[in-house]
Amino acid sequence: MGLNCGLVGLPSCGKTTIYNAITSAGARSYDGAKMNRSVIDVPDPRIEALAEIYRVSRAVPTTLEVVDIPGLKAGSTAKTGHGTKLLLHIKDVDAVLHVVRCFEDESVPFEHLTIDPVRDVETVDIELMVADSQTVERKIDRLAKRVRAGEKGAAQELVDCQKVLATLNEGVPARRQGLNAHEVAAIYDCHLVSLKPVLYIANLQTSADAENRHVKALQVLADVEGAGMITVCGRDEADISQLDPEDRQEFLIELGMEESSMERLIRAAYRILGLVSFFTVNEKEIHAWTCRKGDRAPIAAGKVHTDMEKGFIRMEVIRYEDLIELKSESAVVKAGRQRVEGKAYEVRDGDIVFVRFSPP
Ligand SMILES: Nc1nc2c(ncn2[C@@H]2O[C@H](COP(=O)(O)OP(=O)(O)OP(=O)(O)O)[C@@H](O)[C@H]2O)c(=O)[nH]1
Ligand SMILES: [Mg+2]
Repeated sequence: MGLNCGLVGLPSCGKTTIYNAITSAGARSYDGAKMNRSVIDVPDPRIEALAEIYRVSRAVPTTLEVVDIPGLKAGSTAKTGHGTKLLLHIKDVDAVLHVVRCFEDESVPFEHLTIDPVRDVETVDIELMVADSQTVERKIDRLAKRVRAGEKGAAQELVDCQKVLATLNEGVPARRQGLNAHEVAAIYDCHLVSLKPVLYIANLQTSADAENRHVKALQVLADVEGAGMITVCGRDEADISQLDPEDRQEFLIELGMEESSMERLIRAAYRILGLVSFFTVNEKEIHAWTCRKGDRAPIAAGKVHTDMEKGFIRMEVIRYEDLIELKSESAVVKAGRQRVEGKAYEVRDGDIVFVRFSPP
């Protein structure tokens, strides 16, 4: 299972345009309720190098799924319930890609007459928090019954949920509440949308706007909450994504970009989510996988196959750098650099792993 990111933002901020820039999907802008979805390969030069060393013909990259969620209107979550439906889609994503309009163009209608990233982020955050308040309130109702029934631990869980709710109602998204471990545990099953890690995407007209006051304001906001921000020239990059791959680089450089928005986005998403890539090899292929930094060996093994997680025995690990230096797995083993790790091992970026497990 790859990582799943959802493009979120006000109507007409450029989500579908950026979706096209990232995925080359060529989706049309429309105002329907359908979700655009694409799975993109995460580029990683290491897998080609590994395929050569292991002499396998197939190199399978790890993937990232991008979902284009229709725009959230101010007040829609509380009033019509339409926003509530959209928020269900946000509940499913691992990370929010919050698109913020930073381009001025009178020919493109917008919710407001002015461009104001801070106002727009607040508007969307309010929708997320309204939905979260409703979710936590429902949980509190259920918890109150469990407390009355004398269930052990329920009273503390109730206190934690009440605190989160009160702070949401003060206008602080869950991700900025500095929750401690048991507060996070108390609301875990609520899948709060305002708790999801956010990467802000400033949608610009041209790269010359990268220093404009709107982008600066968004950068300050992102820095304050410790989130990431990238800039994308939505319309131009969506056009470029439709060109032949050989021509794309040239046009990107003309735009003042070294990497495509897809590459910049993946890099930033990996950073904010603390993701790592590891590899498995068999006779036919080398495969890259994604897990979170700090994931223990059985959890990482579970990304490859659930049986590997359930029946996990041990993991044999080789480092990518050792393989590149010594040029073959047998040389790495001979040099005593292969390690055998147990259930407590935290998989690291660049590990090449072989999982020993007992099949069910
Ligand atoms: N000038 C300019 N227009 C843009 C840019 N990015 C998007 N647009 C235009 O803005 C309009 C809305 O873009 P969409 O990508 O459909 O916006 P959206 O956020 O998906 O809108 P909804 O799905 O309705 O919420 C379209 O006409 C785009 O061509 C940009 O960087 N510059
Ligand atoms: Mg759209």
